[in-house]
Amino acid sequence: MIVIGLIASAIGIAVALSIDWFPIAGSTQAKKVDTLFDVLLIASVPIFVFVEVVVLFSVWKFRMRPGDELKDGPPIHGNTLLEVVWTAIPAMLLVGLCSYAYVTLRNIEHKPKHEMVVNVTGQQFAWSFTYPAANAGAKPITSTQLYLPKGKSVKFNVRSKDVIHDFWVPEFRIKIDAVPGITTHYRITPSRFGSYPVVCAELCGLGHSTMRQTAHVMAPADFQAWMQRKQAQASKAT
Ligand SMILES: [Cu+2]
Repeated sequence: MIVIGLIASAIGIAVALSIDWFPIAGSTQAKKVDTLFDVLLIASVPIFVFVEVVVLFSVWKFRMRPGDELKDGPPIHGNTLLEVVWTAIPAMLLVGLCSYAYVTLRNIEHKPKHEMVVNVTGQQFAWSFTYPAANAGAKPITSTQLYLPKGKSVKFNVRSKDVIHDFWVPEFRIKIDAVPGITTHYRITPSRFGSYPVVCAELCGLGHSTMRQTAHVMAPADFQAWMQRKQAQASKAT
């Protein structure tokens, strides 16, 4: 049974790790989240497989046979050693995994020395992105699409004008609710050029599914050029 359990566990891990669970990793945080997920798979799949193998084996081996209907099983009393073992091993596993998850969380929430800020506002049924003025004379820039420079840490301040939304770019992995009346936030560092969907991950009304925009991760120089272009447009408008 142990041999079958070990073989089934190895197959289970191989299958679990071969599945593409997430979209492309588009931020430095995404890589850490994906590694955490892989470790959780490696820790939990063998236990699931082992328990299922023992259950199926027992159902087959100790099934009731004709003539057994009125028989009772053997009288079994507690087994202290067994109970200590099956309490201690899961406890150690859980403490270990929780510690690792906590360290990962601290890591991805770490406030860097330099970061840019983007204010994200959700409303039925669109996001808008405001970049605070870089210097005293400049005006804040507002955009319907999200533009970000690659390799620069960005802090999103997330707000809502009406109901609860949830700001999510799956490629960045992290998401957070936009709650009326409060400001929530998270940080990511884009690590890959490309255009990724910005979606709302909280059912917010009839148009919820259309609440999709795009995040563009570009070279820092291109981002600066875009900012200057928007700045020029904003000052022309006034
Ligand atoms: Cu929404």
